[in-house]
Amino acid sequence: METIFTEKHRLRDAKTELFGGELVQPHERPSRAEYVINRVRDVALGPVSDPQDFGLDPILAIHKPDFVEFLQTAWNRWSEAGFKGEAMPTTWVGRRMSDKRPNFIEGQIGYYALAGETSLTDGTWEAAYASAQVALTGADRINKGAGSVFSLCRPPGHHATADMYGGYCFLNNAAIAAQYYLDTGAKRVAILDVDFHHGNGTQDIFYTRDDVLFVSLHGDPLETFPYHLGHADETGEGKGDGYNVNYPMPPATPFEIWQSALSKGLDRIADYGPDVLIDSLGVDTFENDPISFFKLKSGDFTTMGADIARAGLPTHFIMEGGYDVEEIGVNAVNVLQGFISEQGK
Ligand code: OKP
Ligand code: ZN
Repeated sequence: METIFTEKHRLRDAKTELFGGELVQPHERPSRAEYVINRVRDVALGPVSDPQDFGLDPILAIHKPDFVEFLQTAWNRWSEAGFKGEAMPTTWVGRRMSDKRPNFIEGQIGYYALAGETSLTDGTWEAAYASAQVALTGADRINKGAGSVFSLCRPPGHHATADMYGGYCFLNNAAIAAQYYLDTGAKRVAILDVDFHHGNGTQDIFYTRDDVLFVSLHGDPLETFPYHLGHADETGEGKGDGYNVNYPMPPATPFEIWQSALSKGLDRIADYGPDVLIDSLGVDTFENDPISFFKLKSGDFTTMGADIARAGLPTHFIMEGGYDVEEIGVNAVNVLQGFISEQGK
């Protein structure tokens, strides 16, 4: 399996994450991608290639222009305003408040943020742009006939909506890839999100549409981030009714339970009959993940990959979360190796 990767991810190197009332070293840090690419090379998973540049158009097919311009300019505007630290929101559009966009950067950050842990920094836009290109290049490989590909995206994307960032995400790489498939001839795309956290951004982007099926397995949002979306009764709206499927699961969920939800999700995907399957691949379901509460073991990720392979679809793996940094390479690549060995059967 080919991996798409760029060192430009390093441009996203925030010093702060607001966590438990302290500013800590971000969980989403450059070494994550280094552990994954090193493991890809150690096991000789396949070739590693740089992304091509597909420009802004496929990003603007998902994200609103004013939001993209905000991401491009936020850091300079924040530092020019004289603020000393990394850029983070202190206000939000609370219930019954106005949705008018403020002019001053401090208010605009609150307008575009869906969560407060994710500091904006110099280089964040460049890294997020490169991450989206990594996803798009993977899509191009599938379009050219590859049976599978791994887009080693960093920063991740699945929490980002059309016009909001947060949860370590700025541009929704999986959504951008899904739209690119549709714009280059696909009729139906399925997104299977196995990250521990609900992919609220991906769900929101496609919620009223039937050309993208979104299936997500995640920690119950009553108990964990992103808290305000991801419930089982969110099944889509209008034309999208029936095309959003959530499997929230409680603290300490072991692989056996998780796997039975995966099996149901894969049945739904098979019924849908997509042209391509995107897997939002987070490995923060791992038992030792520092911010998550499922109990998957390293070997379970191999089984997961094999289960996904049995769907028999062209499959585009897009990296999302995973914060037990020293194990992220083994766990992510286990999924890919499990996929490959099942495919070879
Ligand atoms: C991004 B992805 C922990 C708070 C963490 C942000 C989590 C973002 C996860 N108590 N909040 O889905 O892996
Ligand atoms: Zn996650």
